[in-house]
Amino acid sequence: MKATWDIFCTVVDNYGDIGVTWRLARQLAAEYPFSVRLWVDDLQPFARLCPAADPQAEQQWQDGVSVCHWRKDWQTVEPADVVIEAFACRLPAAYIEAMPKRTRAPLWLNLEYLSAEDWVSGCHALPSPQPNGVRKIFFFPGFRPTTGGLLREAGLIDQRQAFQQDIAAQHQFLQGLGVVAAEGARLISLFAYENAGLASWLDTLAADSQHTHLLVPEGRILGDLQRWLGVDALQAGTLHVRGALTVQVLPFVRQEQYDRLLWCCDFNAVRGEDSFVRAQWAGRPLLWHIYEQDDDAHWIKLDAFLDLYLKGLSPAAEQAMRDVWRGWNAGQDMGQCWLALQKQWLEVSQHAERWCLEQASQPDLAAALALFYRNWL
Ligand code: TRH
Repeated sequence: MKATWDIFCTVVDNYGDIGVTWRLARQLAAEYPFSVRLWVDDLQPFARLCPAADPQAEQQWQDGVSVCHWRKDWQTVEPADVVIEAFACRLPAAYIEAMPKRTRAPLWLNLEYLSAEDWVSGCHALPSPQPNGVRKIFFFPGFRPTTGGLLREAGLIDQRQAFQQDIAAQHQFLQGLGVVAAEGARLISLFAYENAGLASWLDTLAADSQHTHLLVPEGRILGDLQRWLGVDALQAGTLHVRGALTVQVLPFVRQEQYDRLLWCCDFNAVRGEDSFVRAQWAGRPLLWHIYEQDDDAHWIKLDAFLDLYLKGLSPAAEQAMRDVWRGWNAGQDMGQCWLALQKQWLEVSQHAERWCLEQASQPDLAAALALFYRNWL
């Protein structure tokens, strides 16, 4: 009899909550002897990540996962052996009440947002007794061995390295998206929130001696791009040339295809949590637009990651990366700091692969969860 896992996800906004939980659910179902149910309150964003999904279905099987619509009028079900409450989404009251009535109360895990801050290690895997008498364990993903690790499915890095060695496969993939880059053009992907710094960055790319082909999946940055281009509409397939810069809007594609887009590019601007991690697995230099939080708490998270990520770089390369990341997250002028980073390109490119392999040498998040469950039994 397979162990049963229930993963609960509330779509706050954007795609990250469902992006992370969908990826986790698929990996647990594919790599472990678990029967996985993913409860999602809003199936529309899920259908964008998983085009095969039916956003109206109360229940459907996708990639070996039973995806269930988490309705406001919750219909009682038997709680699973393991319950993952993603990002403190607050489980249905009836489900919480039903937990202690099982022969053995479930292993109840709260999967936290990703952070590189030092305190995470001290809080990882701590139990917290709950009113229903069941302990809730706080499970933190992270970059250190003292945390739960990062989502990384089996064979991912080998697959990515093989793809990056295979020029024909990359051309074929890009052609499938309607992308034909000029010979020798630098490929950059751009997935970000609204950003006032975009115009200065694009001005610098357009004036550069090297040609850049900027690939922009449909998303929240399109408004700033539209204003810079001076056009009144942008949709997937649109292509504009300004000096040395070609800008091409792409459709929002499945997660596996988005990975390959990241793998094709020389530089990836990403955001939130899941694309941020996927860009690290691409082994290429990246720029993270962090999800803004009240009271500027996101700056602490940004600096905590930079302190960890930039270790081992020369002072000039470290400063150049820090200036670009802080400038981008502050919506400031990107001209000078982008040009300064170009001088460190070889070093930051080699560093990105080194960081990826170092992170990939640690147990992945699904493995840590499965091990935690086995030890709990
Ligand atoms: O969409 P996001 O901004 O989500 C955010 C973050 O998760 C943040 O931590 C959270 O607090 C907030 O939501 C509520 O960024 P993120 O995390 O990168 O999620 C985007 C998902 O979309 C990710 O799984 C990658 C996927 N994606 C595709 O599948 N296809 C695409 O074409 C693109 C551009 C992204």
